[in-house]
Amino acid sequence: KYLKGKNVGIIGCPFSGGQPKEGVDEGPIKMVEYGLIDQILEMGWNVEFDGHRKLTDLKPTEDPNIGRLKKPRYVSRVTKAVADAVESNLRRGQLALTLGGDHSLALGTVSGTLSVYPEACLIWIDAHADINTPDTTESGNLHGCPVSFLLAVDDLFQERVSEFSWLKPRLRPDKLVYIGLRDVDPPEKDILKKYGIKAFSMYHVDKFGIGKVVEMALDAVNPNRDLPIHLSFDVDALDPTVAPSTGTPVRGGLTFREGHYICEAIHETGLLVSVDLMEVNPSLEDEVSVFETVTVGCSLVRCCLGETLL
Ligand code: 5AB
Ligand code: MN
Ligand code: MN
Ligand code: MN
Repeated sequence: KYLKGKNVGIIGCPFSGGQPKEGVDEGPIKMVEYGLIDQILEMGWNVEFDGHRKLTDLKPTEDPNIGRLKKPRYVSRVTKAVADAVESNLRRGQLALTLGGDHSLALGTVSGTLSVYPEACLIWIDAHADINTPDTTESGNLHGCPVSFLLAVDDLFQERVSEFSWLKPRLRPDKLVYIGLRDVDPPEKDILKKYGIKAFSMYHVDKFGIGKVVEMALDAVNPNRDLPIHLSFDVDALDPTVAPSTGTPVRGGLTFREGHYICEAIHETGLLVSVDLMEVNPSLEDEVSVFETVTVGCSLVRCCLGETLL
């Protein structure tokens, strides 16, 4: 146990700069409007939340591409601020809960976690591997790249992007595991193979069932169940029938229960110190879809904090 007592610091990150679709910045705002803070208070947690971060203040006047990377300065400044916020929450003994916003924010959240707990493992729940490098990214969108920037390997790209020199790549490949993958770019597959990164795709979820997959994932990165856990949950890991309002939906995803099971099982370890809930975009799809996606985002968070069915 790394955290004493039920204290959570919520970092609301209305940010869309890591990808091109407007509206993902409304994700955290809607989750709070739907009552997430009260729900967490009702579960007996002490909640610190001083409103959403004013991240647009950090937008540079000019931000030309660096190589293929889009909005690198804006993403760097925002994620640096998020890293500091996560670090400060953890140092004060709070669970760090970051509401996104696009998944480039994980550059900050994971950096913050690793600066306090260098031994932490990272469990990444996503349809995508988000491990493109500045050389391999086709889209140039930084929400598809955070994991490569975080990895502590020196031969991954030609040279580190100097704009992100604040970011210390501290994540060892054997401390990273994926669940839910089904849309991985060919160069990303090469990276996963090259560094022997453990990944459970939807094939594995179908083959073994979610219970076994979570157990195998924990065995891979946390064999003695004694290391702190950072959980980064991209809502597009869920099937689009469950979470339709997200920027990059991919068919064949996790069911409602599989998604919640992951959060319940990771909560149960007692090792969870940092959680990201990312990529909810309330401006996409119809009203019912938005309702379903925002409410599923809230209930995933509650499960991470210990909500149970019985
Ligand atoms: B998300 C893609 N691999 O790099 C790329 O939603 C998609 O945070 C990235 O998982 C999806 O643009 C990023 C094609
Ligand atoms: Mn994704
Ligand atoms: Mn993602
Ligand atoms: Mn997405």
